[in-house]
Amino acid sequence: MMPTYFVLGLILNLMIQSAGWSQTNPPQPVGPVPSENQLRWQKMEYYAFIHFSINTYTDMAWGLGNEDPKLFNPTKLDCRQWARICKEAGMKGIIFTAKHHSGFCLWPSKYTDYSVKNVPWRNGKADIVRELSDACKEYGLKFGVYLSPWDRNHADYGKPEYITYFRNQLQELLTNYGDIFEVWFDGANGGSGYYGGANETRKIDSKTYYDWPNTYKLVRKLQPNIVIWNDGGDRADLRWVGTEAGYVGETNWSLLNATGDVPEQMLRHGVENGDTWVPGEVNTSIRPEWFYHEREDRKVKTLPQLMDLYYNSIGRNGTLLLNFPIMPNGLIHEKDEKAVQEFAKATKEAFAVNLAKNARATASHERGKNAAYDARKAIDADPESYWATDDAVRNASLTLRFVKPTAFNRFLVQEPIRLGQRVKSFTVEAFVDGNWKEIARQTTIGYKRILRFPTVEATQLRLTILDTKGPPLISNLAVYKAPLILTPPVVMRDQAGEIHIQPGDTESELYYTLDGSTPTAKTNRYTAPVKTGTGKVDLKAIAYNPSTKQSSIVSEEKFDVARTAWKILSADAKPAYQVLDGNPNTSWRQNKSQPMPADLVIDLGKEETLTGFRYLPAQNWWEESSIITHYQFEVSADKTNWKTVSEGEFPNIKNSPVWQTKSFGPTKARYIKLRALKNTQEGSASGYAEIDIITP
Ligand code: FUL
Repeated sequence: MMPTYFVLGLILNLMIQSAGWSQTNPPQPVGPVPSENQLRWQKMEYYAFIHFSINTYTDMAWGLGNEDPKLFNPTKLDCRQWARICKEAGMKGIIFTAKHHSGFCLWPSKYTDYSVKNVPWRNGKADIVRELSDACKEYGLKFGVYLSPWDRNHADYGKPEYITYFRNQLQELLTNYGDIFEVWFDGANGGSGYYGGANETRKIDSKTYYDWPNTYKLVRKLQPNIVIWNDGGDRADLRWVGTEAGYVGETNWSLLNATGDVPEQMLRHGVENGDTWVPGEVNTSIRPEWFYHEREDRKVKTLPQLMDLYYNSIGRNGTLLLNFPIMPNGLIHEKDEKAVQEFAKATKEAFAVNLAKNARATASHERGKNAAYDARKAIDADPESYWATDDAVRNASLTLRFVKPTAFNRFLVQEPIRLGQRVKSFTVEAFVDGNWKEIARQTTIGYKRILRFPTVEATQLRLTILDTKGPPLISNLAVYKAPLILTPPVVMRDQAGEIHIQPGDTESELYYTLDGSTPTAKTNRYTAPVKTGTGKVDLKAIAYNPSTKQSSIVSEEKFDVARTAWKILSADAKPAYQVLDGNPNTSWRQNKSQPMPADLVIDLGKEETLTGFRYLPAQNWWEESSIITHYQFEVSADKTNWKTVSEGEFPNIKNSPVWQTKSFGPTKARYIKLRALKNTQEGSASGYAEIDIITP
């Protein structure tokens, strides 16, 4: 039975509305709402991650915990350079790896010797957390810390004593360095490590081991304004979006349930009827990996990639946490700086002129016909004011009439999330040549939603809320005409050694060079695959738009010797050759019945001198396979006698399935064997997108 007050309320509402009386009371919250800390954080939108640790000096993605502190030698360390770059890029804060999985501390913690206090550099007197927090203050940036729960150095890791150690370190970081806006507890947990010399594998239950409820209490006591990020244990203030590739789902609810596991796929979307406010933060690196590797100097994200990142994070109700790896000398690489500057310039240009500002706004419904909630509130300059409808409304539209026909290609819309996230689906239409034309049909909005579409010229624009959890509220609506940025082509080399260049759009022409020079509209025009023999190839290519005379940035790839004569010996099926086809999006996986360890054996066709190998895991691996986390790489001259030349882990491959590169001393061999010792999912077969070798 319905409670009486509810029925009475309904009758009253109906009476008010049928009599045309005003509903002037402010709208009430719907569902879970953000805390003040979460709200403040959401408004930051864009901030930096910085990865720097002892493994910067061993070229590894994860330190093992046994690295010699003497290696740590950032001779040109300049935290002010980091802060300046972030500030100039328009970022609002920096989160720093004070301690990554190696356990090495970048501040002189009282509780361990494994830190900057035991390095010869600056006679052990440095405190990088201090230098960076000071630089952040100087540049007006907020400061956050990453303290890895997993510690591959500490002897007590896995035992209850370690929790005391972990909390002591938190106490230091959250007490001695001023305000901390966010703390990051990474989910990588347990596994092999040095552990004070034990050199063993330790397993923990990440749900119970860290006693998160009490750790959170401590954090909030020390830093009442903080937000906690945690993808491993108890529900925190912020959630991982289930990928490190730089996007969150188009449907993105800032909600989860307080308890229960959330499958990674669901992290991308949140839970529509979740009982707790847990918004998504999109974390990704400006290069493929989190730590610096010289080999990635040519892999810095391009402007079009960074723009995608922007629209796929901030434009989808997320925040963007963009990482800079620090070089061994202690600086951010100039290419990363340049990329992020171009990115800042391009976003500024894209959102420079709000074409909705002078439009006339009207709505199908307005709350109690009250000026405080009318359609104009969605386009005024006040971010706190909003257009609202009466409580019973679930379907309403807001129309903008432009002063003159207006061309635009971006649409931005915001809900006042202080009162909950409501909209479930909406359309955007443009009034063109006397007709309404639908230009987008989408689901959630949240704090901010930005849509991209081909330029349309219209006299009116209409936002229609099709479905919502409560009466719709819109605090901001804007349209822009962003300059077009040409997408650089995708370049590949197939097994026959031919290069393929694919455009990102249909209007561009493609040009390339093979001699290291910069391609222009005067160099080779690409029309069909190009034969390049079997040697190494240095390919550079651009997309060029003949009507605007605009060129894309250069795509470049240095291909090693062609894999023309290679034969896969361990599998005779044709699909296995997808690991040699040069296309990162095709993959092959071992037979499911293949027990571990599983081998991929290849005949190179002739003897080669090898200095390393590369493995690109299947990109869609979670759909049907798993990927290798621990491997052995063997070589042979005769297929009978094998020698192991490299062995170890592919750290972080699960969260970030990028090219894995392993180097070793020069070795002559005709046969190679990549042995999968362990993969991401026990009992499942490993998937491979590409295998390649490195020659001198
Ligand atoms: C991951 C870690 O394992 C990576 O090394 C990196 O720190 C990233 C931000 O989170 O899960």
